[in-house]
Amino acid sequence: MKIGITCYPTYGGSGVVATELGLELAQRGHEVHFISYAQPIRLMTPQQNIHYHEVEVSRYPLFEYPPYDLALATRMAEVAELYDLDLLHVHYAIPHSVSALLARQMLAAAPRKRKLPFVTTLHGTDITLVGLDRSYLPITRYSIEQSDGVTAISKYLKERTHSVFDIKNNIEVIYNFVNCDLYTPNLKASEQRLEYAAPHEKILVHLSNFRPVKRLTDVIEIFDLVRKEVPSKLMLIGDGPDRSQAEWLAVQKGIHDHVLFLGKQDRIREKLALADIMLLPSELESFGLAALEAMACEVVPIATRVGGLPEVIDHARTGYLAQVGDVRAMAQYAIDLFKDPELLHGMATAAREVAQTRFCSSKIIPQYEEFYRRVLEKAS
Ligand code: GMT
Repeated sequence: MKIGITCYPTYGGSGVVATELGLELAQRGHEVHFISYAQPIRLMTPQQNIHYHEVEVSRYPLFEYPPYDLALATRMAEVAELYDLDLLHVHYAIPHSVSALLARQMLAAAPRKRKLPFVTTLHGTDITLVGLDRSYLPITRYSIEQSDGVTAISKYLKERTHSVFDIKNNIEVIYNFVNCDLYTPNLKASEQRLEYAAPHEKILVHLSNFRPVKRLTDVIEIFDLVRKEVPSKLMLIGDGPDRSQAEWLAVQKGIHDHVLFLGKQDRIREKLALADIMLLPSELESFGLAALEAMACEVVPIATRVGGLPEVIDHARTGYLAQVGDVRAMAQYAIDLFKDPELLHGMATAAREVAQTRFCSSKIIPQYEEFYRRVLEKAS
């Protein structure tokens, strides 16, 4: 198939999922065309079957708000025409599905009357936050309803979309995935670990875009309680608006030297695999891709019982779930694991097994391919 993919290229889990999906599809012989305003971060090296088309947005003094969604729609239609795309797959409804809808209409009205069906994948804040804003809600609902196929990354998000938007479409749940051949526990005992922690120290990790929904200061609070009992280091991967608040809290608590701010990283798997436990105390998480990537590396997730996380983490078997804000409970789970190496090892192994059997890319990518086939059949 020839597939156009649009996503937010530089920020957030939806862009990561879209890019990894494109890479996996390309490896399976499909021709993939990324259409966005910047090259997706995980797409830096040239790959066979992958093409990238930048969307140029003209600046003009009259445009206080340059119309990216229109420029995107135009580029989608152009690329579809030039490269004979079979379908578009947009990640994150706003504004991508509106642009795809326009592109579909433009091509249908053109002399060649070309069909260009599009699939919208809902990721989370496009529904839970942004889509609820009155200024976006009606158009988000409309573009979801007009999509030729809609997928959501968890059952939770599917139900939430139905209840909030009251839409009639069938929404297919296709979970986030991880490539278990790339995300492995192989680096656990490596020399590289010594760059971050002494041999007797444990490593906790947090990975996110440091937005308020991730509750980064809870991560610091939890680590502070853990460190009082167990010699350890905290690796923070990512960057974002809450970073300085977290830095100050670490300074106030006297643990700043033990909190390692690594910034945004390209090869996340190499850092993740060095850790023992991942902390994900989010306010809301429609799936929690970071937890899944950790599990594949045999890193035990301690997270909150919100959104789609209970679909990923089986409490007390492949990780732990606690109430939002309950930093004491989350710290205690980490301490218990560190004080019982057998428990930690057993849970880490079970976590990887679940990542492999339920969420491995080899299981999930065929679900997307099958979904595309159904959409194309319906549209023909
Ligand atoms: O909200 C974010 O953190 C970014 C957002 C996105 O769409 O880029 O992430 C969402 O999508 C990820 C990939 O599908 C999910 O794993 C995250 O759980 C989800 N984030 C939230 O729901 C907060």
